[in-house]
Amino acid sequence: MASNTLTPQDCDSQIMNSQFYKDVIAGLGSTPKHLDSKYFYDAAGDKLFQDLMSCDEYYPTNCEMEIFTSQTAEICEAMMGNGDAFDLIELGAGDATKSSHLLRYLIDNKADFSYMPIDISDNVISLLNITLPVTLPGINITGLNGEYFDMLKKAAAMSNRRKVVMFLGSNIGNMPVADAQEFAKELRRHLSPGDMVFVGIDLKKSPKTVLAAYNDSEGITKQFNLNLLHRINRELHGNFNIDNFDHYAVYDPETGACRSYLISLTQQEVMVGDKLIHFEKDEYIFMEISQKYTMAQTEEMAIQAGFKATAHFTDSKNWFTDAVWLAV
Ligand code: AVJ
Repeated sequence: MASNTLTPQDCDSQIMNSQFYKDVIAGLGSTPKHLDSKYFYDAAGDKLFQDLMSCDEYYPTNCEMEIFTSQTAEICEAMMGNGDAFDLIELGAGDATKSSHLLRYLIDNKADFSYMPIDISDNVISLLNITLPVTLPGINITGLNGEYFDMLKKAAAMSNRRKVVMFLGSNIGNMPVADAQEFAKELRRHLSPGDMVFVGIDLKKSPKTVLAAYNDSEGITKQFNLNLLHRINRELHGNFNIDNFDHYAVYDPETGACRSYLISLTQQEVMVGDKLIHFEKDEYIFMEISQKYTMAQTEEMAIQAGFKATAHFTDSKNWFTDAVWLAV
């Protein structure tokens, strides 16, 4: 056998050494059980999230798009400040559909900037490096593949230009409030006075509207959650029977937390790798939090982290905000 051929045992040890495997085993081994929503986004999950974004009940994407298309100039002027050169860093850029509206305006208006998308997926970064110069001629792009804060350090080492950091789409909502506050503080530590954060935050609204977005009638959100069990089967040699789980979403208007669970419909045993996991009937796996804020709470978070909230852009329904936080 050639020395570079992997035996089945090597494959298993590669799986069992992966962070994904470790996190899944730790999460399903805890009481209560939980999985990390950052693992939703494999190729199938990306596709389901795309479907979700074009579903009427899932409003956040439409709201943020409305903000970017109806207030492009105002947003870009805020980013450009007095016209000095800057690095426009995007955390979790994805396919950059949303930010491309802003990028086009900045290019058309001769802004002196370099676009630096950061993503954990090296696929995403290599794709952006190839596609953006075609769709946005004249763009100066440096994609960074890695963890947000590691890559922010790298960006700071690459240039001493002013930084504008975009964190869009209410991705900050996937953290509980205390973690989001800590994240904002950590972000501030990587920036200097005069730098700016442009953050998309989903606002509190009618509880029925919020719940419908995470419990859509077509069941896309359900598939999106169940896909993580499929992914565990595919990548970690799991044997989840997907039909034995149902999706359950709740929104608490008091705390603003929208939470998703998968509920075990029967008492059952599931294998993941070499681990046996027991489920009681009706036992839940906590899957995801999508936290909603009041405008006042977002401003308080900015202040606590060492920023001044200098502007906020909202959609016509006041359901979503993109806030400008200046590092002070
Ligand atoms: C991509 C994190 C903003 O929480 O609204 C959509 C993910 N989860 N439907 C969100 C998601 C269920 C989404 N974010």
